[in-house]
Amino acid sequence: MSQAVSYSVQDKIGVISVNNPPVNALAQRVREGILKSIQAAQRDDSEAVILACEGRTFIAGADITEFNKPPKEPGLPEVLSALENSSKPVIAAIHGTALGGGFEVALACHYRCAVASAKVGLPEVKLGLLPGAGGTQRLPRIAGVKAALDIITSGNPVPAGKAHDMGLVNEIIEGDLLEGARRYARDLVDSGAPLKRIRDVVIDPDTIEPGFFEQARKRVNARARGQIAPDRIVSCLEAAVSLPIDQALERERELFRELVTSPESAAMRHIFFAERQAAKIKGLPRETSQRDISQAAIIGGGTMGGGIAMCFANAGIPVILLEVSDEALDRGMKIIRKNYGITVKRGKLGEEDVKQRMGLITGTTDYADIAHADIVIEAVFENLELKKEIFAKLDQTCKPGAILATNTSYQDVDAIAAATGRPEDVLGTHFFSPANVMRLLEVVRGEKTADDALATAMRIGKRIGKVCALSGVCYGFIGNRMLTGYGREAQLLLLEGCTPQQVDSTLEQFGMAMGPVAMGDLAGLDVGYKARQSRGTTGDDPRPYAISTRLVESGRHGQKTGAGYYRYDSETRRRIPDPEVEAMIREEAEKFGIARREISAQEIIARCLYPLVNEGAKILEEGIAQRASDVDVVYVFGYAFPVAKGGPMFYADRVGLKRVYEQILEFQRQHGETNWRPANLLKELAESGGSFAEWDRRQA
Ligand code: 3H9
Repeated sequence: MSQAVSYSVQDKIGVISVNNPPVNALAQRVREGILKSIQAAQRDDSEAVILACEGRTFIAGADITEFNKPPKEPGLPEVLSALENSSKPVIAAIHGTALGGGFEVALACHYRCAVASAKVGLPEVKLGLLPGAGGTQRLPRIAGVKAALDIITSGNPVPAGKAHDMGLVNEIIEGDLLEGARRYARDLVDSGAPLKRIRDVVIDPDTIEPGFFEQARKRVNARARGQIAPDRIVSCLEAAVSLPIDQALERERELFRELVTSPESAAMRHIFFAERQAAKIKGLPRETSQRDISQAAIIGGGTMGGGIAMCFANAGIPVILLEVSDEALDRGMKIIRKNYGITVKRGKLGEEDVKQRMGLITGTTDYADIAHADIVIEAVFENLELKKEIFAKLDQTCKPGAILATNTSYQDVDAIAAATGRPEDVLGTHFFSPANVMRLLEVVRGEKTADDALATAMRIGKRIGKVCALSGVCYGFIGNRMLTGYGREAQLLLLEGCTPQQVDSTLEQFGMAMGPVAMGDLAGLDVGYKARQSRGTTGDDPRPYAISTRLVESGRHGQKTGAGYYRYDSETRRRIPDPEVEAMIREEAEKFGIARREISAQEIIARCLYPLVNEGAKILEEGIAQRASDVDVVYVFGYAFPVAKGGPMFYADRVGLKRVYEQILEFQRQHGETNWRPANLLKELAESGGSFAEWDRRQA
């Protein structure tokens, strides 16, 4: 028997115990161990068999690292058949998360019991896959087709209580899981309970409304952003209704094989590992000591500060919100309450939860009240002098060892740290708006930031539900620094011949959540306008700002004024192309002497995305980002880059760095030296036939 799985019998109840840390993934030795154990159970005097796991969780799925390698026997379906066809009842005993292949194992068992804190689910879609070991066939047989479709296409886990109500879990166990599972198994044996094989359930096609699958397909494809898995999941569920189980399982296998070799899934698996890798700081051992965080404080109760306070409250950490006046504080608290209200309306939170979370947020206007906070995050507007003033005050007020963080998007974290006598405690925490929704957190390491402060910030980021990526200090850090070229080229494309909808729809078809021009309208064109006014634009190339300046000066500030690059339907907010704007664009182009021309979708994509790649390479070269895969994480979680494309650096690897580099040289010849100066790293990798992925491996 393999070490990852052990089998023993006590009081005529067999227990198959999986022990494959960290998450009991179904590696080959686990599959083999389970198969041999269930075979052994057929021959011994056990009357029932429990399948349970050691460590922090039930089986959390297939071993994702095996997907790139040649398959090894036994395959998961073979193991599941052996469990399902056991002559003695098999009971899954679930704690932690039974996910993907793990939940499929549980569904092949005759009964499932779970502790109340457990969760079950089929998250394969998040890896560009579908459940490939019967999940699309067994789940609809017990949950119903509609519920199964929701669970499998969302990939979201279902808490044990709800799973019990839905019939996915037969018994909730109080107290010790294994003891409870033994009692449950004994009861089943004593009562002569049947061997419930989910595969034997037949779905009556008449229970499915006509057009159900067409509508489902339309719905999932409308929000797919380049992902193909949701569409294939619908096909599997259709097969669950229309085909006998063995043929339907074969169809599921076929579609699983298509997905597992697809570029979309490769990209999404890249992001899965990149996300986990990004949380690790090179050169910092896992055991680096960390500071205790049990009280947070936020300076500034605006949209950002309020959103950050919600993140802490959502994670159960008490947080004090500091504002300059009672009125400002009141306004901030009201916005938080309103945001929670929206979540309640959407059915994502109950009134009780909101009450409890609001109870964790207290307000003050007095710095003395935050003296005992373990972490303070400053979230006032972007003014370096103001930030320095605040940090000098924090230095005077906060207890020794408190982490002092700035939520700046652009300012120099080292200059802010220098305003204190303890720069080792200072770092950046760059949240993205809305902070309570967006997953990314850039953690910015100052020149003098202490290792334990940094390690604590990364851990607290994960605790409040963020995906963390480490950045060094530079203007705009990783994400916003890269964005400059993306926005600039979108604007230049307008002057050169594109319409706003042409630029936006091309990038949206590529998979971006929203095109760059429409994004400007959403953010408000006046924001950049005011910033340019206060900075003065002398010396800058005026072309990338010409159109938006003209729009703002004619009262078109974007969605909030009902018009920007587009006009907006006042009810639906649908964007409507506006010939008036197109005329303005033509006039601006003429002023600059730019001859307008037809521009292909291919050029739009290269012009907008290659600056991300090129700047990303410079950021790597300078050591601002630790890894190319971290840059991908920043773009997928902070800027809605399509996960099915794996982030800009992964995408560039796919296109081929030689091709990307040569195209950049061509753009440099056409559009000028500065904007398109290729990064040395890109040149080096392109010329040596390398890739960013390989560079990451070399640097690891
Ligand atoms: C599948 O099952 C296909 C089947 O339908 C069909 C087959 C035929 N494999 O996330 P964490 C690693 S597809 C390999 O930080 P947490 C992870 O990389 C799979 N490795 O912990 C990390 O490594 P490291 C469907 C895995 O407590 C370490 O474990 N299942 C796997 O925050 C800790 O992970 C899923 O998609 C894996 N399956 O969260 C579930 N899972 O320490 C994927 C994790 O070196 N997993 N690792 O960086 C998760 O969602 C979370 O890991 C989980 C724990 C919630 C379980």
